[in-house]
Amino acid sequence: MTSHPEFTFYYHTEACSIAVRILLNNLALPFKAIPMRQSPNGIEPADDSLTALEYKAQVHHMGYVPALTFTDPTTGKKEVLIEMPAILNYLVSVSSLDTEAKEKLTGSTPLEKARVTSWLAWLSATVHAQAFGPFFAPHRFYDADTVITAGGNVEDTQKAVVEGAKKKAVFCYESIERRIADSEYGTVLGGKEVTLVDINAYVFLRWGRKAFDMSKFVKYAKMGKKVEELEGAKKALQQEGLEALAV
Ligand SMILES: N[C@@H](CCC(=O)N[C@@H](CS)C(=O)NCC(=O)O)C(=O)O
Repeated sequence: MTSHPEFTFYYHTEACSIAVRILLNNLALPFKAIPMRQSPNGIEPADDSLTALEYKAQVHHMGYVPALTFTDPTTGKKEVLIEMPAILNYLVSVSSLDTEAKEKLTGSTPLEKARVTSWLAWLSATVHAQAFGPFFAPHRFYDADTVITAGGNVEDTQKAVVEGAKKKAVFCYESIERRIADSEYGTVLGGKEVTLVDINAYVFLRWGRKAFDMSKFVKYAKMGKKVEELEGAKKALQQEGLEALAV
């Protein structure tokens, strides 16, 4: 059993936060999940514990999920943790897994650990921020006043941003498929062991299935199925009322 105090976990159904939920479950860490809802000032906890502005001031400065709040067992201080690579690595560190089991998730050699970090950074900064950021919220990627002053059309600009985002997403999917391990000894993505990278990459596989033709990304789908075999993933899907991926 872990000695870590309970986490408060802020999430949106099927958002990137599901990677955190899968890991929390799989590591048997105690958590209380708080769903978010839309409000005029951004997303806010649906349990009325904080307004959107308080959430930004006290929990996530961008007003996003995932976010964890908890008491640090080593100092007794209240802490907040945001950003996927940091959260995933922290959860493994404080879990009660033995070193070998931890290193299956995070990599064991210095090079493997660096590769895990490299992938998590790319998934966050490129796949999420450059492809799905503009795909889901194109208005954040141009300045409407500047478009109008230049004689442009805001609606057309928005369409162009979405089209650019789709191309970037397809590029990312192709890149993931190409770089997934072939051999059973594999790498940190799609390898023999499920790593933090697989758990994070699973999010984009789910999203892709809603908007893109994912049929050619066979190795990626296989990786997703392997993630879904984790007890923590089965539980996460059940908790968020989601279906497993159809293959
Ligand atoms: N870089 C952040 C990205 C977080 C992020 O973009 N979260 C999305 C959900 S997948 C969000 O909260 N969006 C709320 C909004 O855009 O208002 C991370 O890795 O945690």
